Formats: sequence, C-alpha cells, structure tokens
Amino acid sequence: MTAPTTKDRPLVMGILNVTPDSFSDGGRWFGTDEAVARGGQMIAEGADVVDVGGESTRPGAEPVGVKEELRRVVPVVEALASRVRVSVDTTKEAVAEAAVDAGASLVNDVSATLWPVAARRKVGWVAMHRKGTPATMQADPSYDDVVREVADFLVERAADAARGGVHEVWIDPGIGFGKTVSHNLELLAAISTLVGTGYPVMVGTSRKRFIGVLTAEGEEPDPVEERLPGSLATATWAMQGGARMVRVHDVAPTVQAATLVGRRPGDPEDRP
Ligand code: HH2
Repeated sequence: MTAPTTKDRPLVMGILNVTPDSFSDGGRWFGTDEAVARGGQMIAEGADVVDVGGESTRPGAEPVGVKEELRRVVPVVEALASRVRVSVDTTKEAVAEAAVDAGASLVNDVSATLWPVAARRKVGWVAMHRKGTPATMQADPSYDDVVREVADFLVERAADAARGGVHEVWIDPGIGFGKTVSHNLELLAAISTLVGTGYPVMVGTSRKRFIGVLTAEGEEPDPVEERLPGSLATATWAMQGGARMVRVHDVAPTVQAATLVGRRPGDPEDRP
C-alpha cells in the first residue's frame, strides 16, 4: 500500500480544529480567518499535512449538522489546499465530498466507514479504530486483547478499501477512542504489530488525557497546556515503532523530533 512521502522522516500532520469545543484548542481557530492563519503557521513550522476538522470527537461532544460542518470546513480547506496537503477530519460523506471538491486529498475518518468516497474521488483514506461513539466510548471500554482486536478491525477495513480501489490507505489505532490508559499504552507498545500489516500507520496522541493522567501527582490529570513533553515522547515512541505519520497540535517541536527519529551515526547528513 503506498504512503506518499518524499521525506526521510515520518510525516507530521498538524491539527486544525475549526470548532468551538475541541478538547484542547476548541474556540481558538473557530473563525475562518483565524483557522486559515493557524494553518499558515503550521505550514511555516513544517507540517506535511494539515488536518481540518469541523466536529469535535471528544467524549461527550455535541454532534454537528452537515450544513454547519460544511460552513466551518470548506472555506478553510479551499484557502490552504494550494499551499499544503490537506486532509479532512470528518465522519460525514457529504463533508468529505465537499472537502475533496475544495482541494483536500486525504479523508481522515474516525468512523472507518468512508472509503467509498476515497475510492470514487481517488484520494487517500485514514481508517481509525474506535469503540463506541463519542457519547459512550469512555464509559467502560474492555477488550480480550486490545492489540489483536484493533489490528484485526483495521486490516479488515483497509482490505475492503484496497479491494474497492483506494490506492492510499492508512491505519490508526485511535488512541483514546474507547480505550483506557493501559489500552493506549499497550497499543503504543505494539505499533510494530500494526506496521507489520503492511499498511502505513498513523498515530495521534497529542495532548490526550492519558498523558495528563500518567503525569499527574493528584487525582486530576495534568492540564492540556502542560502535555507537550508527553505528547512528544509518545509521538517519538510511535515513530520509533514505525509509524509513518503523527497527528499533532504542536508542529514545530514534533518536526524536530521526527527529524531525529531514525538518524544514525554515519548518515550522509552527519556534520562535525
Ligand atoms: N484524534 C482526534 C481526532 N481525530 N483522527 C485520527 N486519525 N487519529 C486520532 O487519534 C484522532 C483523530 C481527537 O483529537 P482532537 O482533534 O485534538 O480533538 P477533538 O476531537 O476534540 O476535536
């Protein structure tokens, strides 16, 4: 399965949430102008892909209607697509279609159902695993073997998509989507199992709650704005395991981390 990369490092996807309620940056880039400016900043910081989303997937988030999601996403995609590869983070077919019309070339699909759009429109597709819906997913997630279940699910969906004519299929374990802290850690420790399926792997840990839980000294998770070191550590962990793309809020530090992953003494780039 092809995963276009011209870089000798894993790719960095910058998160652009055009939403009032995303868990870490909700409301900050809600206006079109603010969102486009934020996208420009991420391009300047070295983002390989900018992922534009108009509906929060955080636990308990309010669903957004198609019309409103289109209003949020389409102008931003349109403004950025000539400058960088744009993906659209949506679970709605109509929004995926409109974003592709506006220039997006990757559909980032946390529902893992939209491959027919990618096949029809000849764009890439990210299949992410989740258990349940945003309303229910963190209630009491349980698995017999989380790595096996996630890998089997993703391979089945990816194979359907490949058979259906999608030429670029990414798989993503869906860190935090119906997973406990231990499930997230098990999946990060087993990225090589996903890599072994042959599909390029993408991972999103950025600023997620499990980071704040693991570093907290008291009952409350450390706040979102204090999760950058843990975000970099987990992104690096995933890249070291073979992930070919990481989805992050903090582009510049992650590009630096990605550049260092896999560097070895004797590389042509070595300088005294
Ligand atoms: N995580 C989020 C949203 N989309 N897509 C993929 N492929 N992988 C992920 O891990 C993933 C994703 C959740 O993070 P964020 O976009 O920052 O928050 P929100 O859903 O609240 O907008």
